[in-house]
Amino acid sequence: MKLYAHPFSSYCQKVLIAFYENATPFELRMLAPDDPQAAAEHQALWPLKRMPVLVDGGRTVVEASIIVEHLDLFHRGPVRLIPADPRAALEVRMMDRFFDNYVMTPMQKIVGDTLRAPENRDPYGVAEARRLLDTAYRWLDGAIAGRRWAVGDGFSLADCAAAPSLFYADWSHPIASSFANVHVYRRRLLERPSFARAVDEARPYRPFFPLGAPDRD
Ligand SMILES: N[C@@H](CCC(=O)N[C@@H](CS)C(=O)NCC(=O)O)C(=O)O
Repeated sequence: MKLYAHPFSSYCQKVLIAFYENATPFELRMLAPDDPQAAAEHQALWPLKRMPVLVDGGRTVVEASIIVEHLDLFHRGPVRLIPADPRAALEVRMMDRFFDNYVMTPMQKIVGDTLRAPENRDPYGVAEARRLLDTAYRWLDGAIAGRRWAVGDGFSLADCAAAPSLFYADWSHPIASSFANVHVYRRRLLERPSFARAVDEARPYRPFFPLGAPDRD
């Protein structure tokens, strides 16, 4: 399998965690400014030019959640990222949607806005994103009370989504200290070897974080 990705990208980390959880072999096609060939291949595969993109044999798979589902279906390992029980799987998919839509998306809005020219910035949209994150943090703090992972005791797709979204969201719009469950969960995710590896591989790129990466994590 070939994965078009960059180690510093949050959605790429989401699928890298899944690969590392089960030690699934793949070739990284790194999407970097100094490799126009990889960029051309990526654009030909997925004109929307979002990463990650997976190529498995003749099949092109896009969208991080679907790539994780693909791995669970066709390259299953000992760690089941989608639970076998369909009811538990539904819970996992629901939490996966929560992290993508209500943590990752507003975090990307805040980060993306700083990359715009000052005259193209969107202060109203950024304020809205910050409010959404505050509400998401509050809801999550209650939802995960007493849980080890996003959906109970098993590490899943939902945790693959949670790890990079909470990692970068806290850098972009700090999680209030009163949300202790979210802080404990974020720390637990950072200690998970699959995510710790993804974070370490992305360390060299921290100077490129547009808001300035904090000196922690
Ligand atoms: N819905 C997509 C989102 C992917 C996405 O936003 N990827 C970002 C990197 S984290 C990207 O490709 N950004 C490049 C761009 O916006 O041009 C998924 O789940 O894979």
